[in-house]
Amino acid sequence: MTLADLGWDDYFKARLSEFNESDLICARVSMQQKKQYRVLTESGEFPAVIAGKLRHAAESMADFPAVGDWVLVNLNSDEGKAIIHHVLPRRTKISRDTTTRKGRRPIADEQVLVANIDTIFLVAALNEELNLRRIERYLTVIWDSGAKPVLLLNKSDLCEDIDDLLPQIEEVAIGVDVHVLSATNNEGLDVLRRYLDAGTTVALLGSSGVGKSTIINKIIGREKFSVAQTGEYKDKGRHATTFREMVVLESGGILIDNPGLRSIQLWDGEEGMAKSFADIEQFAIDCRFKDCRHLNEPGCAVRRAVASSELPAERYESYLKLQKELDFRARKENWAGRQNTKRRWKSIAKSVRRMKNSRDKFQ
Ligand SMILES: Nc1nc2c(ncn2[C@@H]2O[C@H](COP(=O)(O)OP(=O)(O)O)[C@@H](O)[C@H]2O)c(=O)[nH]1
Ligand SMILES: [Mg+2]
Ligand SMILES: [Zn+2]
Repeated sequence: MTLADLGWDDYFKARLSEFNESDLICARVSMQQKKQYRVLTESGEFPAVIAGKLRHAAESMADFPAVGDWVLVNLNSDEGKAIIHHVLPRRTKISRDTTTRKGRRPIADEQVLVANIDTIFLVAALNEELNLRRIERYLTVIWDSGAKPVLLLNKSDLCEDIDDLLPQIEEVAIGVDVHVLSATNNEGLDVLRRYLDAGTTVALLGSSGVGKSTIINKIIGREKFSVAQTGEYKDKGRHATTFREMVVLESGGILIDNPGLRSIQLWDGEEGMAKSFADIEQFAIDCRFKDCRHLNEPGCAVRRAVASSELPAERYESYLKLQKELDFRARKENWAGRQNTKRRWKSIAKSVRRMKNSRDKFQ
């Protein structure tokens, strides 16, 4: 297998010059489960761990390698083990906000789920769990990642009113290719190959139980990934897929399976919002104020469009909700940033005091 088969190209080659590490080799992270990784190299796949230095230098979860990342590793072929020393800058990434609270203090942090993805198959099931608002949220995250979203509507065998549903779904998926399929019945899978050219990376995203692993198994023609038994995936505590993993197709494309995400909080999203709500942006051109937030400003063309039913009210509400989430995140980040700066200064002041004390002692 060549690096090009794994997705390597001039973009990453150019990034390589930032590192002066001639004894390390390029590898791509193919699996991650807690602290255990696997990497693909030109000489095969190896288990990998993170170098202590990389671990200590990490300031955020986002500094750790994610599946899809290009990394520089030290490969011990005798032992069949790799040590990851550096993560190359990412071309695209799917991130989520994992802000935690320690007491009252929010600690903003970003977790990268997958990196360097060209296309994302967002999978939804055509059953009673179909949720347009969730699709909007996912599409916003995907547009923001830099990858191209493709919407796969699976389990068409369970749906009797596709013709009624499809226009509603297409309304929230502006500029997105939409394909209807039934993975278990082998229907509609062939068109997916057009997204899987050699060296192209496709990740599957979507709630648990929609059929992501089944779709991958059908494409590769074997039961590589475990699939939930019928009904099992409805039991919220159980996921058939528990970690991210990459598979390189014989025909050249690269697929990444993901566990289902119960929710995905936006980490960033201004650009993603602009793309996934392109219809609202279009109405907004006619708002009286350039910085109109479409809440209660006079002369708001977006609210006018809602009033005249040109824009569905649910979509407008969904837009406001995601916008509010982004504003809240920005505020939280400012706050956490300020606290971090405060803490840093406190600790600097402390060490200066300590230095002074010890100097006084020695004089
Ligand atoms: N009826 C129907 N069931 C499907 C289809 N695709 C997958 N399933 C079933 O849905 C369940 C969850 O599939 P799985 O691939 O584990 O979903 P994942 O959690 O998204 O990876 C399994 O029982 C599959 O057999 C489909 O096209 N039609
Ligand atoms: Mg799965
Ligand atoms: Zn407005």
